Order: sequence, then structure tokens, then C-alpha cells
Amino acid sequence: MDRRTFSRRMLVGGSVAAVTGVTSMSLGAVQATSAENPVKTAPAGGVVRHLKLYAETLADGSMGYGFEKGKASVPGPLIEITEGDTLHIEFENTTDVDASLHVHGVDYDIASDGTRMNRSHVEPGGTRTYTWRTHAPGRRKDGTWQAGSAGYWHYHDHVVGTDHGTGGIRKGLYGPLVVRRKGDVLPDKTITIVFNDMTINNKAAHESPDFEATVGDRVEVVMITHGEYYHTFHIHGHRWADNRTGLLTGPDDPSRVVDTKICGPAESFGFQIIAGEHVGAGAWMYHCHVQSHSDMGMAGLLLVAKADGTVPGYDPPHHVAGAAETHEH
Ligand SMILES: [Cu+2]
Repeated sequence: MDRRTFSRRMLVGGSVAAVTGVTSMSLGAVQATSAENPVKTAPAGGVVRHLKLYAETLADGSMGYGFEKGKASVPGPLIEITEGDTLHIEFENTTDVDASLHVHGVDYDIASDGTRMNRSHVEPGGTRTYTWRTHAPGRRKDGTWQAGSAGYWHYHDHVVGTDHGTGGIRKGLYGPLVVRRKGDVLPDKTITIVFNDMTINNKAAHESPDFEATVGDRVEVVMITHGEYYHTFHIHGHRWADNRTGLLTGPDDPSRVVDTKICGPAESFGFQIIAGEHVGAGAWMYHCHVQSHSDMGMAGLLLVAKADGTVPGYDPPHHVAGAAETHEH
């Protein structure tokens, strides 16, 4: 994948699915990464990117971020960059209250903090450019090592409701940020799951978003928690490595392999799975595994279809209102 494609993909964002390079494979082909079907990897960073981001009030009173005016979503759009990149985000606040953009995990000056403490928020109708920088791992002058910026991070408002953005986050002003390292394996599609108080992506109990994939798709999950509670994210039939990428680097990689992970407020992690690998197509549940939370409706589905598009055994319940947005790569 060249840099131009990568950049365009980021700019189209989650609201417009760029259906390119998404292939369906039979289950038998999933485990073999052959020369004719190599994984795509992240390019080297070091480029300067520009992005426009809006904060908006949605028709139902919730609030969201979006790349285009009138197209805000909850969660906000996926922002993907590579270590070494710099991102200038021209942020416009179309709401009728002060709002901001605050980010986790990357480098920024205090002027891009997005808090009222240093007047880096934006009044209604106002615009401000926030700059995020990233770096690769490296050695400090004193010989010690510093981490790179790569990781599954997130951004959110920090001023709506309170000086901690409690009201903004509650109403939906949050979104995913993925910083890749050169050579990281790229997924076919990315889904974002946010446990926000007792909702998933601000959807009410028992109306959690369902996501679609085809057996063999390399599906990346970005998992974020917000609000007041600790949750345990669990997905049926699939496992991942509890490390930066969720992928093992080899058979002796000591990373613990898990299918459940605790995630407290403002924590985030991510991983990749091959949909249906070793287990096949089906309506695979994902949910919070705190029992009272799952009972109260914090559960949704990863609908893994066979190559012909069918999901065996799946009987759509009455409440299904179509699959949730995924970000196609
Ligand atoms: Cu929970």
C-alpha cells in the first residue's frame, strides 16, 4: 500500500466505506499467508497530514465528532497515523457549548492539550488547530530507551459539562486513534467498540451494535472504555495476544493469549483476529463479562458470514436495525 492510498483512506474515514482490498477467503485458506496473498504492512512515517474535524450536536441530543459537517458519529471517526507522522487537525466546534479535542498517547504541546486550564478549548462556532506528533522508539542520550508512539489510543472532549469533559464523553464526544509502527500488519477492516458507562457506543441496553465480517477477514478491534465503570471485554471464539498489536511475533513470544480483558475508564487496547479462524462462520457474541452488565444489555454480535454471505444459525432478533459501521481498509 503506498502512502497516497494510506492517506486517502484516513481522510475518507469511517463514514464512507472505501471497499478496496477486502477479500473473502475460504476457511481452509485462512491460516496460510502465501506469496500470492501477503499481508499488507504499514509504511514508514514522517509525513505531515492535515485533517478537518467537527464537533456536532446530533438530532437525538447526543454529540459526536466527524470529518465532514453534518456527518458526525458516535464513536467519532477512526484516525490512523504511523510513527513519525505529524497531524494538524483543524477542529471546528459547531455546538452551542465550549468543546475541545484532547488526545491520549501521542506528543503535543500544551497549546494542543484541549483543556480549559490552558485555554486550548474552542468556543461555540470557533475553530482551532490541534497538532499531534509521534515518534518511533529510540535511545535517549543517556542510553536508556524511550517508547514509540504506536498503540491503540483515543481522543475525546475535555470541557463539555465539566473541566474533565464528563458531559461531552457521556454524550458521545470520543473516538479511536491508531498509531502504527512501520511494518505493522494492516487489517482488512477496523471496528471500534466503546464501553461508555452501561452503553456500547452510546447505544442503549439490548441495542448494542452488531458488526459484519466474512470468514478470513483480518478484523481489527479497537476497544475503549469511558465513564464510571470497569468492564471486561470478551469475544466468543477468537483470541488475541495481550501486547501492543494483539499479534504474536513468533511461537516463543511470551505474550499471554487471552479472550477477555479488563478495561477501565479511558483505557484502550486493540488487536486483530482472523474472523472465524478455526471456528467458522456464525453470530459470535462480544460482551462485557461482568455478569450484571451483560444481563443489562452490554452485548452485541460479530456476524461472521460464509463466503456466500450467509451466517449459519443466525436468527435475527426483533431489535436488529442493521449492522454498525465498520472502517474498511
Ligand atoms: Cu461491564
